[in-house]
Amino acid sequence: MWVTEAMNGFGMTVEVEAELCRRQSKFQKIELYQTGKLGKLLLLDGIIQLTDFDEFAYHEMLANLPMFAHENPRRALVIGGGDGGILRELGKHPGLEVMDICEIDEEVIKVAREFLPEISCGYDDPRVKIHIADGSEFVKDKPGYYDVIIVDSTDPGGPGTPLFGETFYRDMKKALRPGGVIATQAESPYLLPDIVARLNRVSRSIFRSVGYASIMVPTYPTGMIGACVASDRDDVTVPARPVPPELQKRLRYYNAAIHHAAFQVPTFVSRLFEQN
Ligand code: AAT
Repeated sequence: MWVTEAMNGFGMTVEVEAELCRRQSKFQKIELYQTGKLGKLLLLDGIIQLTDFDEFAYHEMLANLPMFAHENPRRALVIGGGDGGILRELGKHPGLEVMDICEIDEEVIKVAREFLPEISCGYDDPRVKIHIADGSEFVKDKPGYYDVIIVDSTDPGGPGTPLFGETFYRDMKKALRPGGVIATQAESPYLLPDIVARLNRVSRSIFRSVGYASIMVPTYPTGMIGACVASDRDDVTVPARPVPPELQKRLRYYNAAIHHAAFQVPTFVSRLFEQN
């Protein structure tokens, strides 16, 4: 049996061996499969969220790009990310005191805890506090609080829609402490060029330094996804501090060189940003 994510004229197809779980939550259809080659595969409303095979690439980059763009992050917020993968990566940072997560769909957390222990182990960290709410509402109540905000969101169309709006970006900026950094799931320029262009335009109108980083994730359609990293600091594309060797040993994708390299974009992408 093969499962396909069909998105904007593209298809990403994975061979699966068995269905492990299928639930309709208040917000979305949750499906989990066992595959032969890629471990487990999680879909929400038919869109691939992760596989065991390549989730490390996305989670390490979306967590560590903002964490290392900041020289001393103490309070972090994850919006979305119910599987726990971003929390797992944040948990590798001993300097963090606060690790809040605001996920809209409790069922995603339950499914991850039951079926995806290598990812949902992120919740085992005692610093984690879970908030079940819409992230676009949650950020409004936290002025000047977080050093890092990470938006690990589904694509626009479903419950993630408000997380792609200008108001949300302005509210995130207000929720940051001075020098704070945001990193958001910012789609693929091959697949959703208009959204990539808009997120960059919105971010540039709000923050001093903005970068679009490419992450290679073979099971996302087009094989890659972007992260929009933004802050009022000097330059988010350069790590603000060295990567501790004890942490580097536990990472498979992120390193100081790729922090810089990931922000170098092809010409068609920089033209996309100039258009707006
Ligand atoms: N960690 C990789 C998987 C994700 S999951 C995205 C999560 O965002 C889902 O659990 C979803 O329930 C949650 N979410 C959606 N909208 C909101 C919202 N408004 N507030 C809080 N949480 C929300 C990302 C996959 C990216 C796929 C790219 N094609």
